Amino acid sequence: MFSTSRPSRRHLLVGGAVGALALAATAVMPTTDAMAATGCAVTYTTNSWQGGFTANVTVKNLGDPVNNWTLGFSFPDGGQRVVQGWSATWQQSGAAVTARSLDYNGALGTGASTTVGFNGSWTGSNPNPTSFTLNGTVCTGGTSTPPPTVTPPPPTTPPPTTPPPPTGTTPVAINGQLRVCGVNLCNQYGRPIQLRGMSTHGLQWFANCYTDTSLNALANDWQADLLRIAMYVQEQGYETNPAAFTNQVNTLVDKAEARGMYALIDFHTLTPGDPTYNLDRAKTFFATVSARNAAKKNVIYEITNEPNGVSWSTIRNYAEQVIPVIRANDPDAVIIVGTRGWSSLGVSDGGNSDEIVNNPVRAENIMYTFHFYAASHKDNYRNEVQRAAARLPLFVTEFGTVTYTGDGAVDTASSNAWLDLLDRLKISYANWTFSDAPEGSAALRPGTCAAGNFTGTSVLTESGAYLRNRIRTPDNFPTS
Ligand code: IDC
Repeated sequence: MFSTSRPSRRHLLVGGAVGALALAATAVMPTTDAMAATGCAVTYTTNSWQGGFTANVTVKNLGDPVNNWTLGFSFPDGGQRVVQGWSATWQQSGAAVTARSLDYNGALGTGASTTVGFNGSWTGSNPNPTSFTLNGTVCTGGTSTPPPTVTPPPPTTPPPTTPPPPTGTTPVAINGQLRVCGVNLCNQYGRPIQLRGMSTHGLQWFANCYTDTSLNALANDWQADLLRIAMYVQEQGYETNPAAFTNQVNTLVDKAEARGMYALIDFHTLTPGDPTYNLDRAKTFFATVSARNAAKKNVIYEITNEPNGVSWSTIRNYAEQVIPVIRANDPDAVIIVGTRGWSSLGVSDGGNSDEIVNNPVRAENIMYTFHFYAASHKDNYRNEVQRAAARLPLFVTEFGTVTYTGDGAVDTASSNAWLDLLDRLKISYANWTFSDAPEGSAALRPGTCAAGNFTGTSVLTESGAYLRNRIRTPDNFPTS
């Protein structure tokens, strides 16, 4: 067992005379951290806009390995605040900020670095901090080693500083537990990734489309990274039989996991548009699924599909009540929050993403939903997504190649423009729908699910063939 209260391997490198002295003092074990060599270097970079900024802080440990760490710094200007941090527990008191390591990034070997960050707000001027400490040592870029006075115990193996290499080639095996970093979705190596996949249709209508065979086709033939599980709440959905729908969702989470795909649990509210109408149901549902699936790495929670006819502050209030229910069970999962105007970032209601940037949900590790239907939503929506993507973590949990009715012809030009944009911005997406519904948005031809063969192109509609081609290109996920 490695412990910070013991000197580590580096002490064995001291010279003979010191070693002899140390040997003589073996009896006064244990030693303390005061004996450890310390030193650190910090790189602090920011991106700022009027009133807000994103900071990324890379901390390099130049001293002996540590098992956990606290980074400290002060804002030079009184008007700067940490609003939402990631990859650490952030606290601010006056101008002083601390970031404490989390379980997965606490171990930092000699020479190892890790990156943490936050979104902040500012007034006045916005100078960057210039002095940093790591576990109390000022980061000068050098090392200081007090002479050891005791003999170290036999060397222990320092804990790994990065997750173990993936043992498989599926999206979940490579990327592991996801987390939000800055405006991106990042994998277990802290590198931005894009997930590409498909949404189910309503589980109450199309259960026979989500079988072992169909999900094999999605994972292997389509090479999809993601299955969105659209659990309608109304329209003969969850509210009619909570236990059965919860089970159906959990079963699909397991089937996705078995195939190395991420599972997006969609609490598919649509009519009524006010998510508050379903607040109690949401709390019950998410308490159950988050407790059951907490240990899984493949689960992402989407707490409301398409709020409509309500203000952003109503949605935000809903989110701030549902998110803690999930966090109580599953502290590290990514959670996605719907946005105003059918998850259009407010654009379909004449608004824009400023209302979110100015009033973000007070929770960590969250993203915001954007939906589009390519034949209905074009340049003005694309422009807003591009603008918002610099400031908010976005996830396209649903989109169609057709009109917002879910039907009509595929708009290839607009679909290309959209998916090229999402690829460039590394925004993850799920297409509506992997089903054989008799409508243009469905990927499978009518009758496919009952017939039970899902592989290849002969079972696909125009939209399905288009999406399969887009999704099955190599992901090239970063592996370190
Ligand atoms: C549509 C389905 C359609 C169903 C209708 C009502 O395609 O078969 O009859 O819902 O349940 C959304 C919604 C999504 C809609 C889809 C297309 O999230 O539930 O599905 N759409 O209209 N938002 C914009 C479009």
